[in-house]
Amino acid sequence: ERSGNNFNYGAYHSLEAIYHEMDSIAGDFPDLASRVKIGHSFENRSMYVLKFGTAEGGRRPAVWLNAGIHSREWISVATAIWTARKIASDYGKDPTITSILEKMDIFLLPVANPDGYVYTQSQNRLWRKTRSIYPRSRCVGTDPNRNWNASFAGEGASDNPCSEIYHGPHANSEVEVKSVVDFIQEHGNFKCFIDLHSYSQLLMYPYGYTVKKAPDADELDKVARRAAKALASLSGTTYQVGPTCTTVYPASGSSVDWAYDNGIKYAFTFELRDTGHYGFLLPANQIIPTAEETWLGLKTIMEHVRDN
Ligand code: ING
Ligand code: ZN
Repeated sequence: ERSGNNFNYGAYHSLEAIYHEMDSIAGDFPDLASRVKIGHSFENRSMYVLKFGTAEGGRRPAVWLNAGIHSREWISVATAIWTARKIASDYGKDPTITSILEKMDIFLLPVANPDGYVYTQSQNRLWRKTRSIYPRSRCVGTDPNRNWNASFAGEGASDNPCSEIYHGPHANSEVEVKSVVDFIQEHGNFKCFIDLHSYSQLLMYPYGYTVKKAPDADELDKVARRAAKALASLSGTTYQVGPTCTTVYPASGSSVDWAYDNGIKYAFTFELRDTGHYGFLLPANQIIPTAEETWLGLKTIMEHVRDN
């Protein structure tokens, strides 16, 4: 049942190629996977998620896997599309992912910021933000990880439209963010939200907007430590674990803080490889090693969600 196409998982790809591969995965595993359009970007590109599920109908508890919210973080996109193929091909073979999918659905959004992604491939490799334009602003783009309705415009976000961490004119101003928020709220049964970024090798949980301890911090810390240990077991890659605010820096309006404050307890951010040698420009020969080790961490988290 392996696909007849030859998408190279060890290379970075155009948006079009990624969207085509999502379609191929759904086509290869029609009983398990489907490609769903959840909205569009500022420049009117489609936003697609892959839904993995084994139930006929109803709203099973669900996991949201998010990637590519910052366009220059290509390894997150490459890891996400590898993960999609892995979920589909291991279902029915690997007892862990099989049992996860007997209880939960997984929604995977590989490119949360499609306009930015295209821009990094054609104009500016290090572009981070969306590509939205507002009438009274001389700069382009909003940081889509400062635009969520969680202590919006608080500490660690900028009101300067030219800043890399500009929070936007109002919460959910970015149609890419709003599309995800609407989908998750409409669905109503998400238990887990994982956002993949790069780089620094960190595994973090809320909060980013305050140094105050999240009510579930002890549990989230334990799960994250187990996940980091599983990740490291493959080839020794070490991750630091902790709450966002004190592990990296204060940041308000993030996806995971929004998820957590909206009842999605298992909210985590991965900062993937490396620790700064290549940084955002991680060579393609590290895609598969990164994706394989990350998968062990993701499975550890999803097993905990399954059992709780
Ligand atoms: N880092 C994240 C950022 O948006 C982060 C760190 C994670 C902030 C979770 C808030 C919540 O700045 C990168 N590399 O983008
Ligand atoms: Zn990022």
